[in-house]
Amino acid sequence: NDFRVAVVGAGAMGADHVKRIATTIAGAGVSAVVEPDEGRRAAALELAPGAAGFADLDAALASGTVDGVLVATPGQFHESALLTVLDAGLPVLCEKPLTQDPESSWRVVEAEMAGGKQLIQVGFMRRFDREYEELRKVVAAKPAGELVMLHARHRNASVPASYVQSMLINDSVVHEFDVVPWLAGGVVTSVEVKYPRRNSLSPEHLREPILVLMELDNGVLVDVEMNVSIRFGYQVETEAVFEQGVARIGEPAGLQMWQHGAFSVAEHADYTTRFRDAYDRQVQAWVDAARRGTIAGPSAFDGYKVSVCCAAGVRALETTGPVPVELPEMPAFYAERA
Ligand code: ISE
Repeated sequence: NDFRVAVVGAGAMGADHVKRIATTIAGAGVSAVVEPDEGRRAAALELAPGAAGFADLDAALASGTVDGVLVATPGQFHESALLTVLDAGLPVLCEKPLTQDPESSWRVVEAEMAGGKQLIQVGFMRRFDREYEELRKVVAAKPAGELVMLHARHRNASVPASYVQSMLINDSVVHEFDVVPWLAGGVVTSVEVKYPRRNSLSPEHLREPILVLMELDNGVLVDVEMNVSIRFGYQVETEAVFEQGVARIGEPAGLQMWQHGAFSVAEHADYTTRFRDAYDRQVQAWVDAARRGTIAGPSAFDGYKVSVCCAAGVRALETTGPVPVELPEMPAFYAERA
C-alpha cells in the first residue's frame, strides 16, 4: 500500500511534484491536491488520476486519506501549513524556504520540538544533485587538500514580473545559504552584497546582477554571482578551489553540436530540468524516510538557519560592507538526530 501524499499548492512547482509522485516515485501516490484556484486544481488533478481535490488543507487532512504532505505553496503560506501538519503529526516535505523570516521559522522549529518528533524536511533539492554530492565527498576526503574558496554562479534566463529585489536573496540565493555550509562544512558568519554595472535587460524594478560574498567560520570564502536576466539559459555552477587543485560542477553537459560554423552544447532553460534528477531523488528519499518515521534531508533547524542568513542578505542588499550572521547553537533535539 502506497504512501498517500497530499500536495499543497498546484502552481508550477506543485504541479511538477504531483506529476513526479504520480509517475516516478516508487511506493507513493498522490491522494489529494490542495489548491484554492479551481483551474489550477483541476489541471493538477489530471496529472494524478484517483486523487481528490480540496480547497484547503484542513479538509484534505479530515478526509483521512493522507499519510504525508508536500507543501509547495508560495512561501508566505508555509508557516500556517506547517503548523497544521505538525498538529496532525504527519511528515512533511516543505519546498524552500521554510518560512519567509527568522521569527516565523523559529516558531515552526519550536512547534516541531514541542511535538517531540522530527517531521519536517525542507526542499533544498541541491543536496540531492549527484554532482553536489560528489563535490561534498571531495571536500571531506581532501584528495587535493583543504577547501579554500568557492566561486558559485547562479544564473536564471529571466524571472517573472512578480520577482522583486529582495527575492534575489529570499528566492534565489536562499539555495546557496543552504548548500554552501552543507558542502563546505562551516557556518556562515557574514554576508555582503556588491553591485556590478546593472544589466540593462533586467526588469526596471531590479538592480542586478549582484555579487554575494559569504564568509564561513572555517575560513572558506564564497562568492555567488546571482544573475536573473541572462537570457541564454539556466545555469548553476560551482568552482571549488582547494590547496592543490580545482573542482567544478554544474557545467553544461549533453549533446554537443557542430553547426553553422559553430560548436554548441545544450544548456538548461530552467530549474525543472536542471534539477529534475535532484527533485526525483529528494522526493523518493523523503517518502522512504517518512515511511520509516524519519527525515532524509535538511531539517527545520537548517531551514531556520537559512532564514537568518536571508535576513542578513536582504539587509546586505542595502548596506555597504559585510552584515554579520549570528546563529544560535543547534538545539539538542536536532543535534541528537543529526
Ligand atoms: C526559484 O524559486 C528557484 O528555487 C530556483 O532554483 C532558483 O534558481 C530561482 O532563482 C528561483 O527564483
